[in-house]
Amino acid sequence: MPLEISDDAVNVFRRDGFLFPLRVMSAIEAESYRACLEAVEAERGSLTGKFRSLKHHLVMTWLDGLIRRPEILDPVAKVLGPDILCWSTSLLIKEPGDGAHVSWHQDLTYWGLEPGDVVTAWLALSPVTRQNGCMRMLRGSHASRLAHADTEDDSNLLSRGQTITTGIDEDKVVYLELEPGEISLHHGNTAHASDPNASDERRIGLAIRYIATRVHPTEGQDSAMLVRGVDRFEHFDAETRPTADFDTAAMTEHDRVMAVRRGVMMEKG
Ligand SMILES: O=C(O)CCC(=O)C(=O)O
Repeated sequence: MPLEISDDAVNVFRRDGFLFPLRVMSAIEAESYRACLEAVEAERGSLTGKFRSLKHHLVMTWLDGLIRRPEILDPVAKVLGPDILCWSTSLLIKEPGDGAHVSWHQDLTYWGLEPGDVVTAWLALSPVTRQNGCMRMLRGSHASRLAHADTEDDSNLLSRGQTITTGIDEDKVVYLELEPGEISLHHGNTAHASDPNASDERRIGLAIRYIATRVHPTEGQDSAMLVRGVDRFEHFDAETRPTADFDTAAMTEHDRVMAVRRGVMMEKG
């Protein structure tokens, strides 16, 4: 069922730089997506970690379907307009006690995309709580760019450990707890972070990065997948949808796309 979000909710997004929680599917559907994911993990090993988690929608048909769900795209379209590309997906899984965390950062600082019509829909496939390391956001921080420095930290899920060096006002920090089947939306410039999983349950999230078709790479070549509307700009190479999970055609497309992306190397894993 499509999800209507009100103009007030859109205004909250524009004011704060994020919006949550939005229920986009039942807990039972979320459970079935989680079962798909865990079946793949059982067969192929971990799908997450610093450099392993990107663009699995190019190799798994159920993820290709998920990123096109109208319940997710409708609220995204309220913010980005009718013509939408999926630029990336990222599986963000924290195992109990694995120490994985995300330092304070603004996505757009490193993604090489302009203008900033970039929204992440972050879908919970497990309960996501303060205890297991939910995201936290700095309200209103999308209005300006904050200084970042690269850090060496293997447990940081960000590829470069990019970290905001100053300007986090704890009074403006909001914790985004979610139930399975709920999403949060955040603007590409909103400062956010998350702590390690201190519970005994997995924390499973899927970040879907959507951009308006008018967005372009600031340098070099990049690719993306049209998921709604029309791409009148063609700033990105078109990606091919998978027709079977992990078949040769899908794996070849993933390799092709990741080779291009690795050249830019600003994403997180
Ligand atoms: O999953 C997390 O804890 C952080 C995710 C994140 O940084 C993002 O989706 O942009």
